[in-house]
Amino acid sequence: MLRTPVVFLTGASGEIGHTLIERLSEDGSRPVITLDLKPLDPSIAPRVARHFTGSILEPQLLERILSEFEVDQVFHLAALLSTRSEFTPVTAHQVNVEGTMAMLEFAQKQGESHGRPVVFLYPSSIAAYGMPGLDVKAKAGKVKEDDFTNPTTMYGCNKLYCEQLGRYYARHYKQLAPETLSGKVDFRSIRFPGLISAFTVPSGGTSDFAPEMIHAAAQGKPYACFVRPDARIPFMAMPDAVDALLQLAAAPREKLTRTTYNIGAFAPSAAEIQAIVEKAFPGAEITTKVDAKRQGIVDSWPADVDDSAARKDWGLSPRYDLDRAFQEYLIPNIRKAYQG
Ligand code: AKB
Repeated sequence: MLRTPVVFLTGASGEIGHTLIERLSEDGSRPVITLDLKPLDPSIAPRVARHFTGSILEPQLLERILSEFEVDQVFHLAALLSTRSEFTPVTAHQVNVEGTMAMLEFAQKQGESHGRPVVFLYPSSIAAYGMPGLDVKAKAGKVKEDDFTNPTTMYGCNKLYCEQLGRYYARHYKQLAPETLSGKVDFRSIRFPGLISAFTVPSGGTSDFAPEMIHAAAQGKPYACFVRPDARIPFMAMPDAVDALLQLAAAPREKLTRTTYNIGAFAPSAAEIQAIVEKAFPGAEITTKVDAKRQGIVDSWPADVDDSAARKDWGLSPRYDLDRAFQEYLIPNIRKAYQG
């Protein structure tokens, strides 16, 4: 029986999955199959060839997918985000690390069975960094991929380790075996900044204060921001994040000098975000109620990232700076969404 070549997304019901499915189905070059603990939202379900409701930690389910489909590309999006992971570190390790390990093995087996490298896209995060203090954070400016990689969160540790696991599968897998087995997984990872979507609100993250503030204001709900006005981390509008994943997936392998790349678009403080939101939604009721512990996590993330390697190697070029993200993407789409 012939297996159908497909793109496979895990964590498909999450924030990135939503937009990525739309883009992959518009492109139409390969059918999309998806996996998530939850069924797909009815608005996107018709766009996928097959959805599996289940966990990346169920070996039989992955075996079944392996037997039915010829997977050429994996977007492994399933993860527990930073705030949630601090409450349940063991579960975070299971999902974020053991789940990723299961997916890397899955991709390795796929690559061995159809003989082509499986392009494996892995969203890492600015949480992989750990700035030692606010003074260093302020002085460091745009942080490079190999600096300050001492994360303070479980999620950050998980992401950093999985970047290394991916690099191992791509370059050194079973290096003592007589035949060369590495290279079957073509691992490519992006360290995402905080992401802001006009259509979905994230849950369980620590960069959530920005999207929460915007979506609350658009709905006329009061919002108490959990970080100080001067808190600063990089952000990106969701369409640019998905474009970046697709661009990196399509990049010629020989152009890639690294397996993990920073990307960024704008790096406003919470006060700057609040000012734009108040201008866009004049009735917005935004206050500040600092959660010292979540603030500590945001303080440990860099104020901005150096994404010159991504720009040089695979042409990263985000469309939305802070102003355009609000004026052309967030405000018009969010207004429409909440007007019903
Ligand atoms: C989180 O806040 O956990 C995520 C991230 C920055 O990776 N949005």
